[in-house]
Amino acid sequence: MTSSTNQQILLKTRPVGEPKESDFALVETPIPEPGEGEVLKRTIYLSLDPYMRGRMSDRESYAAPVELGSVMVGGTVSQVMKSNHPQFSTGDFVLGYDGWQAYAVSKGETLRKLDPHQASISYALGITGMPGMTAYFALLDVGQPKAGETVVVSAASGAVGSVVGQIAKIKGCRAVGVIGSDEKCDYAVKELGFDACINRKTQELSSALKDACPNGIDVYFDNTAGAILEAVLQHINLRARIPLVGLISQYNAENPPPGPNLMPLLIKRALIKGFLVGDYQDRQAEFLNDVSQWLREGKLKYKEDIVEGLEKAPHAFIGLLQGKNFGKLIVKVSDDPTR
Ligand code: NAP
Ligand code: FER
Repeated sequence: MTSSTNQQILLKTRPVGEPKESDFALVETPIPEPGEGEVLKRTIYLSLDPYMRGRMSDRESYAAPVELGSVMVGGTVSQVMKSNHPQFSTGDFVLGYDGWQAYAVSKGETLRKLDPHQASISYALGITGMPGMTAYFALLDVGQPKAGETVVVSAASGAVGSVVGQIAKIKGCRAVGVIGSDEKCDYAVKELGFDACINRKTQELSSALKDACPNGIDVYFDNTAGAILEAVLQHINLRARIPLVGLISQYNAENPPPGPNLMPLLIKRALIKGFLVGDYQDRQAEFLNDVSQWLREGKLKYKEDIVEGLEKAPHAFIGLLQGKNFGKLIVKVSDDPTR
């Protein structure tokens, strides 16, 4: 399947909402010649991944957009046709990032050689590549699943989600998938070994999650955000962990959905964690020691808004919720002999 010209797919216009075929242009160009230290490759497999929707948009993100008129980016598995690099020979299979095109040259240093006897070479775009690594680290490092816990994952039969559910099982957890069809659910349960699966298109999410997770949810591996996250939060357990990995439910949206947009959390790897002060009772001495000293040293300033008379309490409280207080609101109910 060799040809005398290269075929490339360029981003022609930035999609509005769902991408359309007319947003792309197929062009024929000469097959490039490899320079010093470079390798010419024939693309065998091109990976298509949700993140590419972000590259089609010029909204600010964690990565620069594809320029209009440029080849769409993407991971590729290719065969070396000509090599000017000592570590690669004609016929070698390599993992690269050549994008949506049939031939490409690149520096040898950017390529990973693949052994076709070890696994299908296409796996390097999935389970042994970027999506598999995402599943592995986001689940184990951020999700910290413990045996006996319940792990829920969205887009559960996909490149990332299918690996998440299976690793959750390896770690002794209950694995519950949320997916968009009965056929995919069947696959997740019967082939991948998930304990339960919810069809997000036909089932009421919150009650289905309640049934599928009788002990609540300890880890939610979020590939989607949106309605699934909202429903999961209703069943979240004490000290649950939520790796926020993808927000595919909003990738085609022109404007962020109503409510807080979580995308900056993912981009900045920020942490949201619930807090209850009662958890720190046994560290009260540490707190009092530091704060009392900082007060004595004048390093901490403190302002009180003192309302006189118990009868003013309702009015003052109503004002608190309207921002009328200025400083810590307290009611002086009777004389303070110390001041
Ligand atoms: P995938 O799951 O193989 O394919 C995408 C799937 O998303 C679809 O098959 C569909 O599955 C689901 N989906 C599409 N629209 C949806 C919607 N509106 N609501 C809920 N689900 C929807 O893709 P993948 O490569 O494994 O990626 C999964 C997620 O991981 C994506 O959000 C991606 O951006 C993210 N990701 C993040 C990183 C990172 O470093 N943060 C790395 C890799 C991937 P169902 O209809 O069956 O649910
Ligand atoms: C995705 C695929 C990859 C994604 C993010 C990445 C948010 C990784 C980015 C990085 O490591 O820079 O779908 O979605």
